[in-house]
Amino acid sequence: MNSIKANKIALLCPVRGRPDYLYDYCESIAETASRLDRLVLQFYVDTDDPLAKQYQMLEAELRGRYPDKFEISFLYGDPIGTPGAINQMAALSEADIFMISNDDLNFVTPGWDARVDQEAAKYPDGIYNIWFNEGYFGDMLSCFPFVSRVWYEALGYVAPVLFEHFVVDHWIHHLGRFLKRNVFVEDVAISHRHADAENSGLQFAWQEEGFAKRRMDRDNAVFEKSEHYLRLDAQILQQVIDG
Ligand SMILES: [Mn+2]
Repeated sequence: MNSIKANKIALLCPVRGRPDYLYDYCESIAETASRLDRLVLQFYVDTDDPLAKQYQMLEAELRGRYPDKFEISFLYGDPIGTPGAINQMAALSEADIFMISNDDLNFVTPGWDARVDQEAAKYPDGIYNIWFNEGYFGDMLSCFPFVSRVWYEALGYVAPVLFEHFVVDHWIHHLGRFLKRNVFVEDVAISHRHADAENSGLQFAWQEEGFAKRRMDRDNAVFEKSEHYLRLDAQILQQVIDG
């Protein structure tokens, strides 16, 4: 174990309209990660978010709360959609590994970050798609993927900008599947409020919301026409594997 590299890991988290979620999010990380000092918690706040000022205050508060633990980085910018926000955060990062994260996640299993190191070490070429067990999609979908800097630099993005919000996870899942580099870490649990609600039989409120539904339909329609690009990007990553 000691010879395994402790990667610098950036958790890329676009946020909007619910600053209070960040308390539980940050605390769950502080309580479960084995090496806090190599984590960077990055947030992208839309400048048109009515709660942007609250996020600014929260930034100072969280820094005060976790002074010598993980690094906290807030980026304020135009509302460019979650894929764009994820890529902007990645562009500012020096991390070895990026996770696409959500503010409604809670990290549950202790030492999850060491498990990422462990799995990543199995692929010295840096091409892998690692994800945890969020209790709903499980091995079916890499909802919150970890990909490497090598992957990011080969493709030029972490999140494909073809989409407004949805199916980014499907895209990465398919890339990993084509490459046979999907790594589902079943024994590491994270909880996701969306999935928890679904499991308890509650309807996702946002599914009934007109705009979100239309946006999902648009993303799905684009996805269906994009397999060509998906395969091209898989080829780029395959070239990295083939050296
Ligand atoms: Mn969510």
